[in-house]
Amino acid sequence: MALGRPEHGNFPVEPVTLKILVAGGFGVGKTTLVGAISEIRPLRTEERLTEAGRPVDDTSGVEAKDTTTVAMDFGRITLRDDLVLYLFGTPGQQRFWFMWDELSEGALGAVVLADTRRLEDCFAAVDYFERRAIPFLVAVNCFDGAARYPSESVRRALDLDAGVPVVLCDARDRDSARDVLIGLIQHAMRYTAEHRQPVGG
Ligand SMILES: Nc1nc2c(ncn2[C@@H]2O[C@H](COP(=O)(O)OP(=O)(O)OP(=O)(O)O)[C@@H](O)[C@H]2O)c(=O)[nH]1
Ligand SMILES: [Mg+2]
Repeated sequence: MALGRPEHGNFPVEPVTLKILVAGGFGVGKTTLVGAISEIRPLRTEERLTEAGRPVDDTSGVEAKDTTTVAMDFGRITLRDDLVLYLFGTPGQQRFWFMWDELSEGALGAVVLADTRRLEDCFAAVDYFERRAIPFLVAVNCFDGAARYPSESVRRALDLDAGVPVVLCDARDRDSARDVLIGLIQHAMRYTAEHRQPVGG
């Protein structure tokens, strides 16, 4: 008697893991976003901002900020038993950017966080992902007191391709952070389908 194929559910299934980056300029809320959404206590690599760093660490708009990420933030979200997201927050300051190549290896996509009070701080992140054809979306972190702009103005100011989504968010809010990640995954799936090389092509 031939044995039937064992039920799929009888075996522990290795989850599919997706890696997502959270990038953007200094103090834009990357560590905050990873902390808001991670189901584990995120690994952080914060160091205190010091008097010596004051000339290069521009905290205008985030004056309460007294630490900065020097290597990465790491968080995890289980979407289903078989689907886990790993979140990597990049360091914002240019002097730690050598970490980015390491962190972006194998990433599904990236969230570029932006603050409209200093939009130019995310140019470098946008440029980085465009050059490497890593799908990304721009999430404007709406700080209290910062002017609100329609997403079309942000798109124009950053000279984004028409397909790159621009969304508004509050990096402190779990639901808002979740919406950003869902938006990125949907965009990355579309992007990958559109840019897939034809077999043999
Ligand atoms: N009002 C407001 N404050 C925020 C928001 N997001 C972050 N903050 C504050 O802004 C500061 C900067 O947040 P971080 O999450 O450390 O920023 P970061 O992008 O990780 O900074 P670096 O790693 O140093 O580049 C912190 O003091 C947060 O409490 C927000 O949406 N609204
Ligand atoms: Mg940080």
